[in-house]
Amino acid sequence: MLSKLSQRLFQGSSRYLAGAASRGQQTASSSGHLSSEEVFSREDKYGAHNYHPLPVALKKGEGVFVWDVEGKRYFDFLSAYSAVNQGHCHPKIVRAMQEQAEILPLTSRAFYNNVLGEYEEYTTKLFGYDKLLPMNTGVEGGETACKLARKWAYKVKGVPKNQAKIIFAANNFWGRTLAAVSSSTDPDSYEGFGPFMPGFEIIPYNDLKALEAAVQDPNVCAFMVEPIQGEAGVVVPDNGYLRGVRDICTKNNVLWIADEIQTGLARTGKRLAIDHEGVRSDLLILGKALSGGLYPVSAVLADDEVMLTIRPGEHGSTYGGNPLGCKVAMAALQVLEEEKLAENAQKMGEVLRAELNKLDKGIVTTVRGKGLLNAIVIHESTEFDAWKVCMRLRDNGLLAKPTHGDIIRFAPPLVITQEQVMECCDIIKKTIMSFQ
Ligand code: PXG
Repeated sequence: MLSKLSQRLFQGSSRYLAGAASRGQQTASSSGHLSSEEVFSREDKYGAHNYHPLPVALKKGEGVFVWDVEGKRYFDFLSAYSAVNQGHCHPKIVRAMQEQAEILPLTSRAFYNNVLGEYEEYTTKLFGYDKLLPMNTGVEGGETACKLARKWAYKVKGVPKNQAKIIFAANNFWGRTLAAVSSSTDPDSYEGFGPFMPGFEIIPYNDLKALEAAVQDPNVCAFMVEPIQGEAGVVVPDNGYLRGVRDICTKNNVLWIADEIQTGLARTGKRLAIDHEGVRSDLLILGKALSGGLYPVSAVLADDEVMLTIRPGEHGSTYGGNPLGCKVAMAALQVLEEEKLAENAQKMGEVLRAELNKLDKGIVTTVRGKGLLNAIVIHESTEFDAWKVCMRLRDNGLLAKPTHGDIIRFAPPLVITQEQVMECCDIIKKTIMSFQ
Protein backbone atom coordinates (compact mmCIF):
# COMPACT_ATOMS: atom_id res chain seq x y z
CA MET A 1 0.00 0.00 0.00
CA LEU A 2 1.27 3.46 -0.85
CA SER A 3 2.05 5.68 2.14
CA LYS A 4 0.17 8.97 2.42
CA LEU A 5 3.29 10.80 1.34
CA SER A 6 3.98 8.68 -1.74
CA GLN A 7 0.35 8.97 -2.80
CA ARG A 8 0.63 12.73 -2.62
CA LEU A 9 3.92 12.74 -4.52
CA PHE A 10 2.45 10.49 -7.18
CA GLN A 11 -0.62 12.65 -7.65
CA GLY A 12 1.63 15.69 -7.95
CA SER A 13 3.67 14.24 -10.76
CA SER A 14 0.72 12.83 -12.73
CA ARG A 15 -0.88 16.25 -12.78
CA TYR A 16 2.36 17.68 -14.15
CA LEU A 17 2.70 15.01 -16.83
CA ALA A 18 -0.52 16.16 -18.46
CA GLY A 19 0.77 19.74 -18.68
CA ALA A 20 4.23 18.75 -19.86
CA ALA A 21 2.79 16.60 -22.62
CA SER A 22 1.27 19.57 -24.42
CA ARG A 23 4.36 21.77 -23.95
CA GLY A 24 6.65 18.89 -24.87
CA GLN A 25 4.91 17.88 -28.07
CA GLN A 26 5.52 21.25 -29.71
CA THR A 27 9.24 21.21 -28.93
CA ALA A 28 9.68 17.52 -29.69
CA SER A 29 8.22 17.89 -33.15
CA SER A 30 10.05 21.12 -33.94
CA SER A 31 13.51 20.16 -32.62
CA GLY A 32 13.51 16.37 -32.86
CA HIS A 33 14.60 16.12 -29.19
CA LEU A 34 12.83 14.34 -26.37
CA SER A 35 10.13 16.29 -24.55
CA SER A 36 10.04 16.38 -20.74
CA GLU A 37 7.25 13.81 -20.75
CA GLU A 38 9.27 11.47 -22.97
CA VAL A 39 12.26 11.83 -20.64
CA PHE A 40 10.08 10.95 -17.63
CA SER A 41 8.45 7.94 -19.22
CA ARG A 42 11.68 6.46 -20.63
CA GLU A 43 13.35 6.61 -17.18
CA ASP A 44 10.22 5.21 -15.62
CA LYS A 45 10.17 2.29 -18.05
CA TYR A 46 13.85 1.32 -18.10
CA GLY A 47 15.17 2.61 -14.77
CA ALA A 48 14.75 1.23 -11.25
CA HIS A 49 12.17 3.12 -9.24
CA ASN A 50 14.49 4.01 -6.36
CA TYR A 51 13.93 7.78 -6.69
CA HIS A 52 10.93 10.05 -7.05
CA PRO A 53 12.26 13.12 -8.87
CA LEU A 54 10.47 16.43 -9.15
CA PRO A 55 9.10 16.35 -12.70
CA VAL A 56 11.60 18.49 -14.54
CA ALA A 57 13.94 17.12 -17.23
CA LEU A 58 17.26 18.96 -17.22
CA LYS A 59 19.76 19.03 -20.02
CA LYS A 60 22.18 21.88 -19.33
CA GLY A 61 23.75 23.79 -16.44
CA GLU A 62 25.90 26.86 -15.98
CA GLY A 63 26.71 28.59 -12.69
CA VAL A 64 23.51 28.91 -10.64
CA PHE A 65 21.27 27.97 -13.59
CA VAL A 66 19.97 24.78 -15.17
CA TRP A 67 17.81 24.44 -18.30
CA ASP A 68 15.20 21.82 -19.11
CA VAL A 69 14.80 20.03 -22.43
CA GLU A 70 12.24 22.63 -23.54
CA GLY A 71 14.81 25.38 -22.93
CA LYS A 72 13.22 26.83 -19.78
CA ARG A 73 15.79 28.24 -17.32
CA TYR A 74 15.69 27.64 -13.55
CA PHE A 75 17.68 28.71 -10.50
CA ASP A 76 19.10 25.51 -8.98
CA PHE A 77 18.36 25.68 -5.24
CA LEU A 78 19.51 22.12 -4.54
CA SER A 79 22.99 22.12 -6.13
CA ALA A 80 22.90 18.31 -6.39
CA TYR A 81 22.68 18.07 -2.60
CA SER A 82 25.64 20.48 -2.26
CA ALA A 83 27.91 18.75 -4.78
CA VAL A 84 27.79 21.78 -7.08
CA ASN A 85 28.99 24.44 -4.60
CA GLN A 86 31.25 25.92 -7.31
CA GLY A 87 28.33 26.26 -9.77
CA HIS A 88 27.47 24.04 -12.72
CA CYS A 89 30.26 23.40 -15.24
CA HIS A 90 32.81 25.64 -13.55
CA PRO A 91 35.28 26.39 -16.39
CA LYS A 92 38.42 25.84 -14.29
CA ILE A 93 37.24 22.40 -13.10
CA VAL A 94 36.00 21.41 -16.57
CA ARG A 95 39.39 22.40 -18.05
CA ALA A 96 41.29 20.37 -15.43
CA MET A 97 39.12 17.37 -16.24
CA GLN A 98 39.49 17.71 -20.01
CA GLU A 99 43.26 18.11 -19.80
CA GLN A 100 43.84 15.10 -17.56
CA ALA A 101 41.31 12.98 -19.49
CA GLU A 102 43.60 13.26 -22.52
CA ILE A 103 46.75 12.37 -20.58
CA LEU A 104 46.00 9.59 -18.07
CA PRO A 105 42.64 9.12 -16.32
CA LEU A 106 43.18 5.85 -14.43
CA THR A 107 46.05 3.61 -13.38
CA SER A 108 44.47 1.78 -10.41
CA ARG A 109 46.53 1.75 -7.23
CA ALA A 110 48.59 -1.19 -8.47
CA PHE A 111 51.03 1.46 -9.73
CA TYR A 112 52.01 4.96 -8.62
CA ASN A 113 50.74 7.93 -10.63
CA ASN A 114 52.26 11.39 -10.77
CA VAL A 115 49.11 13.26 -9.60
CA LEU A 116 47.88 11.45 -6.46
CA GLY A 117 50.76 12.64 -4.24
CA GLU A 118 50.34 16.23 -5.44
CA TYR A 119 46.63 16.11 -4.55
CA GLU A 120 47.29 14.45 -1.17
CA GLU A 121 49.93 17.07 -0.30
CA TYR A 122 47.71 19.97 -1.37
CA THR A 123 44.64 18.70 0.50
CA THR A 124 46.32 17.59 3.74
CA LYS A 125 48.11 20.95 3.99
CA LEU A 126 44.87 22.85 3.29
CA PHE A 127 42.93 21.02 6.03
CA GLY A 128 45.80 20.35 8.45
CA TYR A 129 45.95 16.53 8.65
CA ASP A 130 48.90 14.14 8.19
CA LYS A 131 47.31 11.95 5.53
CA LEU A 132 44.45 11.44 3.07
CA LEU A 133 42.77 8.24 1.88
CA PRO A 134 41.04 8.72 -1.50
CA MET A 135 37.71 7.08 -2.38
CA ASN A 136 34.88 7.94 -4.80
CA THR A 137 31.39 8.35 -3.35
CA GLY A 138 30.45 9.91 -0.04
CA VAL A 139 29.20 6.66 1.44
CA GLU A 140 32.56 5.03 0.70
CA GLY A 141 34.14 7.85 2.68
CA GLY A 142 31.86 6.96 5.62
CA GLU A 143 32.67 3.25 5.28
CA THR A 144 36.39 4.07 5.21
CA ALA A 145 36.11 6.19 8.35
CA CYS A 146 34.30 3.35 10.18
CA LYS A 147 36.93 0.82 9.10
CA LEU A 148 39.75 3.12 10.23
CA ALA A 149 38.03 3.65 13.59
CA ARG A 150 37.65 -0.10 14.14
CA LYS A 151 41.29 -0.81 13.20
CA TRP A 152 42.41 1.96 15.55
CA ALA A 153 40.21 0.44 18.29
CA TYR A 154 42.03 -2.89 18.06
CA LYS A 155 45.55 -1.71 17.28
CA VAL A 156 45.80 1.43 19.41
CA LYS A 157 43.00 1.67 21.96
CA GLY A 158 43.13 -2.02 22.87
CA VAL A 159 39.47 -2.95 22.37
CA PRO A 160 39.00 -6.77 22.44
CA LYS A 161 38.63 -8.43 19.02
CA ASN A 162 35.30 -7.74 17.25
CA GLN A 163 33.93 -5.71 20.19
CA ALA A 164 34.43 -2.18 18.82
CA LYS A 165 31.41 0.15 18.88
CA ILE A 166 30.73 3.26 16.85
CA ILE A 167 28.15 5.80 18.04
CA PHE A 168 25.91 7.68 15.58
CA ALA A 169 23.28 10.39 16.06
CA ALA A 170 19.58 9.75 15.44
CA ASN A 171 18.38 11.00 12.03
CA ASN A 172 21.87 10.79 10.56
CA PHE A 173 22.22 10.24 6.82
CA TRP A 174 25.45 9.09 5.24
CA GLY A 175 24.32 7.03 2.27
CA ARG A 176 22.79 3.76 1.19
CA THR A 177 25.23 0.89 1.81
CA LEU A 178 24.39 -1.82 4.32
CA ALA A 179 26.65 -0.19 6.92
CA ALA A 180 25.06 3.22 6.35
CA VAL A 181 21.49 1.92 6.61
CA SER A 182 22.50 -0.09 9.69
CA SER A 183 23.12 3.20 11.49
CA SER A 184 19.94 4.83 10.16
CA THR A 185 16.84 5.62 12.21
CA ASP A 186 14.73 6.25 9.09
CA PRO A 187 12.58 3.21 8.17
CA ASP A 188 12.65 4.25 4.48
CA SER A 189 16.42 3.70 4.61
CA TYR A 190 16.65 0.46 6.60
CA GLU A 191 13.31 -1.39 6.41
CA GLY A 192 13.62 -4.64 4.47
CA PHE A 193 17.42 -4.60 4.30
CA GLY A 194 18.36 -6.50 7.46
CA PRO A 195 20.25 -8.18 9.02
CA PHE A 196 22.21 -5.13 10.07
CA MET A 197 25.79 -4.32 10.97
CA PRO A 198 26.53 -5.03 14.65
CA GLY A 199 28.53 -2.62 16.80
CA PHE A 200 26.57 0.51 15.87
CA GLU A 201 24.73 2.52 18.52
CA ILE A 202 22.43 5.51 18.27
CA ILE A 203 22.14 8.50 20.60
CA PRO A 204 20.00 11.64 20.15
CA TYR A 205 21.55 14.46 18.07
CA ASN A 206 22.59 17.67 19.81
CA ASP A 207 22.72 15.89 23.19
CA LEU A 208 26.10 16.07 24.93
CA LYS A 209 24.85 14.26 28.04
CA ALA A 210 23.87 11.26 25.92
CA LEU A 211 27.30 11.28 24.27
CA GLU A 212 29.06 11.53 27.63
CA ALA A 213 27.08 8.51 28.88
CA ALA A 214 27.64 6.45 25.71
CA VAL A 215 31.42 6.87 25.63
CA GLN A 216 31.78 5.44 29.16
CA ASP A 217 31.70 2.02 27.46
CA PRO A 218 35.42 1.24 26.93
CA ASN A 219 34.64 -0.55 23.64
CA VAL A 220 33.40 2.67 22.01
CA CYS A 221 36.01 3.78 19.50
CA ALA A 222 34.30 6.59 17.59
CA PHE A 223 31.41 9.04 17.31
CA MET A 224 30.40 9.85 13.73
CA VAL A 225 28.25 12.94 13.25
CA GLU A 226 27.24 15.63 10.75
CA PRO A 227 28.01 19.16 12.08
CA ILE A 228 24.59 20.16 10.67
CA GLN A 229 22.25 17.29 9.75
CA GLY A 230 21.53 17.75 6.04
CA GLU A 231 19.05 15.07 5.02
CA ALA A 232 17.28 15.29 8.37
CA GLY A 233 16.16 18.74 7.17
CA VAL A 234 19.09 21.09 7.87
CA VAL A 235 19.06 20.59 11.63
CA VAL A 236 21.51 23.05 13.22
CA PRO A 237 22.74 21.99 16.69
CA ASP A 238 23.09 24.41 19.62
CA ASN A 239 26.13 26.67 19.72
CA GLY A 240 28.83 24.82 21.64
CA TYR A 241 27.69 21.32 20.61
CA LEU A 242 30.71 20.69 18.37
CA ARG A 243 33.13 22.00 20.99
CA GLY A 244 31.42 19.74 23.54
CA VAL A 245 31.75 16.73 21.20
CA ARG A 246 35.45 17.50 20.81
CA ASP A 247 36.01 17.72 24.58
CA ILE A 248 34.06 14.54 25.40
CA CYS A 249 35.81 12.50 22.70
CA THR A 250 39.26 13.73 23.77
CA LYS A 251 38.58 13.06 27.47
CA ASN A 252 37.36 9.52 26.79
CA ASN A 253 39.88 8.42 24.12
CA VAL A 254 37.19 8.19 21.44
CA LEU A 255 37.71 9.31 17.83
CA TRP A 256 35.48 12.05 16.52
CA ILE A 257 34.51 11.49 12.87
CA ALA A 258 33.04 14.62 11.24
CA ASP A 259 30.90 13.84 8.20
CA GLU A 260 31.36 17.09 6.25
CA ILE A 261 30.22 15.58 2.95
CA GLN A 262 27.25 17.94 2.72
CA THR A 263 28.25 20.71 5.17
CA GLY A 264 31.91 21.08 4.18
CA LEU A 265 33.70 22.93 1.41
CA ALA A 266 32.32 26.43 2.02
CA ARG A 267 28.63 25.46 2.05
CA THR A 268 27.87 26.82 5.54
CA GLY A 269 30.00 29.96 5.29
CA LYS A 270 33.33 28.50 6.47
CA ARG A 271 35.69 26.05 4.74
CA LEU A 272 34.28 23.40 7.10
CA ALA A 273 31.17 23.62 9.29
CA ILE A 274 33.26 22.61 12.33
CA ASP A 275 35.35 25.76 11.75
CA HIS A 276 32.39 27.78 13.10
CA GLU A 277 33.37 26.50 16.56
CA GLY A 278 37.12 26.45 15.90
CA VAL A 279 37.41 22.69 16.50
CA ARG A 280 39.14 19.88 14.60
CA SER A 281 37.83 16.33 14.24
CA ASP A 282 40.10 13.26 14.34
CA LEU A 283 38.70 11.99 11.04
CA LEU A 284 37.23 14.26 8.40
CA ILE A 285 35.09 12.92 5.56
CA LEU A 286 34.73 14.99 2.38
CA GLY A 287 32.82 14.24 -0.83
CA LYS A 288 30.26 15.88 -3.10
CA ALA A 289 31.75 19.37 -3.79
CA LEU A 290 35.27 17.91 -3.61
CA SER A 291 34.81 17.51 -7.36
CA GLY A 292 32.42 20.44 -7.94
CA GLY A 293 29.86 18.02 -9.35
CA LEU A 294 32.00 16.68 -12.18
CA TYR A 295 33.00 13.28 -10.93
CA PRO A 296 32.61 11.17 -7.76
CA VAL A 297 35.54 12.03 -5.49
CA SER A 298 35.57 11.50 -1.72
CA ALA A 299 38.31 11.43 0.89
CA VAL A 300 39.02 10.70 4.53
CA LEU A 301 41.64 12.82 6.27
CA ALA A 302 43.31 11.77 9.53
CA ASP A 303 46.63 11.83 11.34
CA ASP A 304 49.20 9.01 11.25
CA GLU A 305 48.08 7.36 14.50
CA VAL A 306 44.75 6.53 12.82
CA MET A 307 45.62 6.36 9.12
CA LEU A 308 48.62 4.06 9.43
CA THR A 309 46.58 1.36 11.19
CA ILE A 310 45.41 0.24 7.75
CA ARG A 311 48.08 -1.70 5.86
CA PRO A 312 48.44 -2.54 2.13
CA GLY A 313 45.61 -4.74 0.88
CA GLU A 314 43.25 -3.92 3.75
CA HIS A 315 41.24 -1.17 2.02
CA GLY A 316 40.92 0.60 -1.32
CA SER A 317 39.00 1.01 -4.56
CA THR A 318 39.78 0.68 -8.27
CA TYR A 319 39.00 4.32 -9.00
CA GLY A 320 40.04 5.85 -5.66
CA GLY A 321 42.97 8.23 -6.16
CA ASN A 322 42.84 8.15 -9.95
CA PRO A 323 44.69 11.04 -11.66
CA LEU A 324 41.51 12.39 -13.27
CA GLY A 325 39.66 12.62 -9.94
CA CYS A 326 42.73 14.09 -8.21
CA LYS A 327 43.10 16.89 -10.79
CA VAL A 328 39.38 17.63 -10.65
CA ALA A 329 39.47 17.74 -6.83
CA MET A 330 42.47 20.09 -6.73
CA ALA A 331 40.76 22.45 -9.18
CA ALA A 332 37.49 22.25 -7.19
CA LEU A 333 39.28 23.13 -3.93
CA GLN A 334 41.22 25.95 -5.60
CA VAL A 335 37.99 27.48 -6.91
CA LEU A 336 36.55 27.57 -3.38
CA GLU A 337 39.65 29.41 -2.14
CA GLU A 338 40.28 31.72 -5.13
CA GLU A 339 36.66 32.83 -5.40
CA LYS A 340 36.23 33.15 -1.62
CA LEU A 341 33.08 31.06 -1.78
CA ALA A 342 32.88 30.53 1.99
CA GLU A 343 32.70 34.30 2.51
CA ASN A 344 30.08 34.62 -0.21
CA ALA A 345 28.03 31.77 1.29
CA GLN A 346 28.15 33.48 4.68
CA LYS A 347 26.96 36.84 3.30
CA MET A 348 24.38 35.50 0.85
CA GLY A 349 23.01 33.16 3.54
CA GLU A 350 22.31 36.13 5.78
CA VAL A 351 20.54 37.98 2.96
CA LEU A 352 18.50 34.89 2.05
CA ARG A 353 17.38 34.10 5.62
CA ALA A 354 16.48 37.75 6.31
CA GLU A 355 14.15 37.68 3.28
CA LEU A 356 12.74 34.21 4.05
CA ASN A 357 11.91 35.37 7.57
CA LYS A 358 9.53 37.94 6.04
CA LEU A 359 7.32 35.19 4.55
CA ASP A 360 3.83 34.47 5.87
CA LYS A 361 4.32 32.57 9.15
CA GLY A 362 1.01 30.82 8.59
CA ILE A 363 2.64 28.97 5.69
CA VAL A 364 6.38 29.07 6.41
CA THR A 365 6.63 28.21 10.10
CA THR A 366 10.42 27.99 10.42
CA VAL A 367 13.51 29.29 8.60
CA ARG A 368 16.86 27.77 9.60
CA GLY A 369 20.36 27.19 8.33
CA LYS A 370 23.91 28.45 8.13
CA GLY A 371 25.59 30.03 5.14
CA LEU A 372 23.85 28.70 2.05
CA LEU A 373 22.60 25.47 3.64
CA ASN A 374 19.05 26.45 4.59
CA ALA A 375 15.57 25.03 4.97
CA ILE A 376 12.06 26.27 5.48
CA VAL A 377 9.34 24.27 7.19
CA ILE A 378 5.92 24.41 5.52
CA HIS A 379 2.79 24.27 7.62
CA GLU A 380 0.83 21.53 5.88
CA SER A 381 -2.85 22.05 5.08
CA THR A 382 -5.33 20.64 2.61
CA GLU A 383 -4.47 23.41 0.12
CA PHE A 384 -0.71 23.20 0.26
CA ASP A 385 2.30 21.15 1.34
CA ALA A 386 6.03 21.17 0.58
CA TRP A 387 5.60 19.17 -2.63
CA LYS A 388 2.98 21.58 -3.99
CA VAL A 389 5.17 24.54 -3.05
CA CYS A 390 8.13 22.96 -4.91
CA MET A 391 5.95 22.31 -7.98
CA ARG A 392 4.87 25.93 -8.06
CA LEU A 393 8.45 27.13 -7.43
CA ARG A 394 9.42 25.06 -10.46
CA ASP A 395 6.70 26.70 -12.54
CA ASN A 396 8.09 30.06 -11.40
CA GLY A 397 11.68 29.14 -12.37
CA LEU A 398 13.31 27.84 -9.17
CA LEU A 399 14.14 24.19 -8.37
CA ALA A 400 14.06 22.89 -4.80
CA LYS A 401 13.17 19.50 -3.35
CA PRO A 402 11.08 18.61 -0.29
CA THR A 403 12.54 16.40 2.41
CA HIS A 404 10.51 14.59 5.10
CA GLY A 405 7.20 15.89 3.75
CA ASP A 406 7.17 19.40 5.18
CA ILE A 407 10.74 20.70 4.77
CA ILE A 408 12.21 22.43 1.69
CA ARG A 409 15.98 22.84 1.43
CA PHE A 410 17.33 26.05 -0.12
CA ALA A 411 20.96 25.47 -1.06
CA PRO A 412 21.97 27.29 -4.27
CA PRO A 413 25.49 27.15 -5.73
CA LEU A 414 27.82 29.38 -3.71
CA VAL A 415 28.65 31.55 -6.73
CA ILE A 416 25.21 33.18 -6.45
CA THR A 417 25.21 37.01 -6.43
CA GLN A 418 23.15 39.27 -4.15
CA GLU A 419 21.06 40.39 -7.12
CA GLN A 420 20.28 36.74 -7.91
CA VAL A 421 19.45 35.99 -4.26
CA MET A 422 16.97 38.88 -4.30
CA GLU A 423 15.44 37.66 -7.59
CA CYS A 424 15.05 34.18 -6.05
CA CYS A 425 13.47 35.65 -2.92
CA ASP A 426 10.93 37.41 -5.16
CA ILE A 427 10.11 34.04 -6.80
CA ILE A 428 9.76 32.37 -3.40
CA LYS A 429 7.61 35.24 -2.05
CA LYS A 430 5.37 35.22 -5.13
CA THR A 431 4.99 31.44 -4.85
CA ILE A 432 4.12 31.47 -1.14
CA MET A 433 1.67 34.36 -1.63
CA SER A 434 -0.12 32.39 -4.36
CA PHE A 435 -1.22 29.92 -1.64
CA GLN A 436 -2.74 32.61 0.63
N1 PXG B 1 27.09 12.02 4.16
C1 PXG B 1 26.20 13.01 4.07
C2 PXG B 1 26.11 14.03 5.17
C3 PXG B 1 25.35 13.08 2.95
O1 PXG B 1 24.46 14.08 2.85
C4 PXG B 1 26.42 11.09 2.07
C5 PXG B 1 27.23 11.08 3.21
C6 PXG B 1 26.61 10.02 1.03
O2 PXG B 1 27.14 10.53 -0.16
P1 PXG B 1 26.96 9.71 -1.53
O3 PXG B 1 27.92 10.38 -2.48
O4 PXG B 1 27.35 8.31 -1.27
O5 PXG B 1 25.53 9.85 -1.93
C7 PXG B 1 25.46 12.09 1.94
C8 PXG B 1 24.57 12.06 0.73
C9 PXG B 1 20.62 10.71 -2.58
C10 PXG B 1 20.90 11.73 -1.56
O6 PXG B 1 20.74 11.01 -3.75
C11 PXG B 1 22.15 11.85 -0.97
C12 PXG B 1 22.37 12.85 -0.02
C13 PXG B 1 21.34 13.70 0.31
C14 PXG B 1 20.11 13.54 -0.28
C15 PXG B 1 19.88 12.55 -1.21
O7 PXG B 1 20.25 9.58 -2.23
N2 PXG B 1 23.53 13.00 0.67
